[in-house]
Amino acid sequence: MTLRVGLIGCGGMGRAHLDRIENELTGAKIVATADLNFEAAKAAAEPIGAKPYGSGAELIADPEVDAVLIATFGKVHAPDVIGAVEAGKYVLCEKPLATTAEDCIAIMEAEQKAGKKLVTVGFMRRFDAAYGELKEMVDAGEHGPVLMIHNRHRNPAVPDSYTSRMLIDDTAIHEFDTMRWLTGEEIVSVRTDPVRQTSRAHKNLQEPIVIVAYTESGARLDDEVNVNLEWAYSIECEVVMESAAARLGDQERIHVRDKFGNRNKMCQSHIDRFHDAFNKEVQEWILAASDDRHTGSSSWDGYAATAIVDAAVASQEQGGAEVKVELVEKPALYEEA
Ligand code: ISE
Repeated sequence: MTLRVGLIGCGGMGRAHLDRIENELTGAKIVATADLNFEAAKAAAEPIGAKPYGSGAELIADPEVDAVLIATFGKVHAPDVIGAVEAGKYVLCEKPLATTAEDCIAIMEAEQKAGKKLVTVGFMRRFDAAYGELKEMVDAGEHGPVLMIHNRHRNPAVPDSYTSRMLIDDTAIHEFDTMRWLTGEEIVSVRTDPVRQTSRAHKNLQEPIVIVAYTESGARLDDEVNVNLEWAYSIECEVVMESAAARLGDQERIHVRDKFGNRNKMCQSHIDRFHDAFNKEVQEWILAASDDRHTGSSSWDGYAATAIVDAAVASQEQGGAEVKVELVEKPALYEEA
């Protein structure tokens, strides 16, 4: 069977997903595209013979669309995610699931009414090979429990439209998810530590920051968010257990040794750094949706990450105070099988 996918959002991320589904993955085809900028939907649809729409709602209503991939801005995710769930269609929604906890709760309510998990949140790092190895090592428990995790989330540059809040809701949200996933625990409190500011950021952006969070059992997690580095897109993660510290192999694909030294090429964007993880994530979603099963992170994971964002933003606004993460009771649908 070929899964007929409708793509909502034809910007950079949407087009990268279209490209992988059409050219790299198997089992699916993009049959429709939608974008509020209809010309963008048409430009993406034409070369592949898909149907363009000017809104997500029209695409979701198309009976020829089996499943929906959402790659619009986070702020506009909720109505399309809920629309797709109400239509009984599997959804892969780019992060964040939604930008407010209320919207995430509304999505979980729609899913509970549908009676099954239909939503996968695009936390692609869960599909990265090296993160997968870290997770296996932690789960095996051979080195004892996680005591600390040190993360570094570094980007070469961000556009002028990128705000201080986005350090948290657009960038650090990935670590909020990976830290919950790696530890298997909820994060209960968070604070943002101010750092001497880089002169490389545009004038309204207060960065870098370091976020410090604690899990239910007291594991301490930190995340340096530093997005105007110039030299690379670089992600680091070190998990400290009782008898081992395991560090993510960042991007050692090829080493060059010459008169300038011993070095490896650095990625310049998440699309490049996590190319294989994105492919695996979307391929597994295609297989699962074709098979009427859920895969990857759930709406609960999307909700928990957004609740941590809310607490971290509150801390940022309060000059670094420690803020509790408030979660609603976990609905039975999201308990592990
Ligand atoms: C972007 O939206 C991403 O998701 C990237 O993974 C992250 O590194 C970047 O900071 C975000 O803007």
